[in-house]
Amino acid sequence: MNPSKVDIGYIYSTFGVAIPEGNREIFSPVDGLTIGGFTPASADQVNLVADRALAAFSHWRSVPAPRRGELVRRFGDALRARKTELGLLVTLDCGKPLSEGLGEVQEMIDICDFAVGLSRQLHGLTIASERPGHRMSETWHPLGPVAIITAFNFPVAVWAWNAALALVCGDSIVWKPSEKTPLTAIAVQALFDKVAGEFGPDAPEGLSQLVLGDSATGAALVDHPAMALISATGSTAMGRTVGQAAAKRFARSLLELGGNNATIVAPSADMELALTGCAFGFMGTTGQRCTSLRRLLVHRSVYESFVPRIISAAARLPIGDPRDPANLAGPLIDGAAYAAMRDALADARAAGATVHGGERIAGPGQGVYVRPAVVEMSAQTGPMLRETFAPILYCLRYDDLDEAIALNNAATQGLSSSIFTNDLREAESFVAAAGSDCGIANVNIGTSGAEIGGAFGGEKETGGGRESGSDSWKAYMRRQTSTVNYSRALPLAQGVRFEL
Ligand code: UN1
Repeated sequence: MNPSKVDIGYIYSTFGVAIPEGNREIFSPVDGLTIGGFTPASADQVNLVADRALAAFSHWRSVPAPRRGELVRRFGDALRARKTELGLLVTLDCGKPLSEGLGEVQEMIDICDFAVGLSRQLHGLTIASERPGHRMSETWHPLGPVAIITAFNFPVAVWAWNAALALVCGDSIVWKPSEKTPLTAIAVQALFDKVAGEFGPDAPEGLSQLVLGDSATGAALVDHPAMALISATGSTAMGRTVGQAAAKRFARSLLELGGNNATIVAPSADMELALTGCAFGFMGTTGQRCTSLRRLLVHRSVYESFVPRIISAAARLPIGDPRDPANLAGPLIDGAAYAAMRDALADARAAGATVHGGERIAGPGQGVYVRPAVVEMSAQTGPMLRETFAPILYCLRYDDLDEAIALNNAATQGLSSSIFTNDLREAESFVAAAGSDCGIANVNIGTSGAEIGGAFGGEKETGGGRESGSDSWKAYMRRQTSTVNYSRALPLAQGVRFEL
């Protein structure tokens, strides 16, 4: 048996679950070896799950919100207690370095804390009525069962953003993790079941369910009439299919799709900050975050001093087994990801670009380890306007800020962006209405690694959804406007007369 499977088997036993078996193999990207299997849920099984979710919702929606928050508080405590094991599972599941695996579990804990506070702040409004003796108000009510479809690169944190909010908002949840990374999801679901089981009758059976499957399973879930909201994270292609299917039956969708994120390095930038921010942005998580830095726009006056430093940082990056804390990057998720990387680099070369790095390097077993690639472009063409989920950084010179902002905004997606500058006018212009068109626009910070407190998501082909902090919770509730007449007359709005 391979060593990763032994580690997972041991951790699983502490969660009271067994490694699943089935006709679809699960591989650990760490060494490319099989660590289990699963059989995708059939349409009938999805129907059963959806019915259970609907029954759970009809109970949970009437449990007071602060009490719902109490369940999430206990779940957050359970995550705290099991952070080490879950962090290691994330690493074995998707190949990110252990510090990032632990960071992902921390992100789950943080959103639980946020949701607990929120459970006492699902505020509505009182609105001034134009009619005497009338009161108008707006109330937020639970929405219904929420389907949460997550991607391989954040196998548990993005679920937690959705789950913690949906639960305090009074919704039941059904989770379909990526077929590439179902392992941590199984442990997290077991942890949730334990906490919910100890919570008593307020937490109904089926409040949170896990469905393992492929795109057909996802499609059955998206099409099911019980699912009131489909929250999906993944590629733009996946989001286009899911968004259209949900729209067909007027279900809500919350889409968090790809990004082709850029950073601008201005002449006044603190170059040390810019170097670290850009290096983590494009090489961290092996370039497999939706917020990963993919395009670097450097002012002509500093290009020659800055870009060689990025090239050398990429050449020196310690890459290897993500369990070894000496390594700052682990493997790509699979061979298909490397094929996409090679294709993008071939297209770049064909477009006349100079490519530094990008080759496959040795790592444990059959894991797909690569040297990050820095690609010097002379124009924003070819693969530079395409999102490739791999550590590739396209570099381009610019002459003035307006040009750099236009280059930033030329991508079809609009997730994350950033500028390194010490010039106040440039910083403010970048985050102003005519500046970056992305959902996230940072100053003197890279594009990736957002905190949970802000609304997370982006515009254009990123899908427009907002998850996590701020008022993203409103997506998980329905808004009701109530006008109450406490007078003895029935005046009509807008002065309309109707006297019988
Ligand atoms: C994703 O890649 O889908 O801002 C989410 C970040 C993380 C979340 C990324 N907090 O990079």
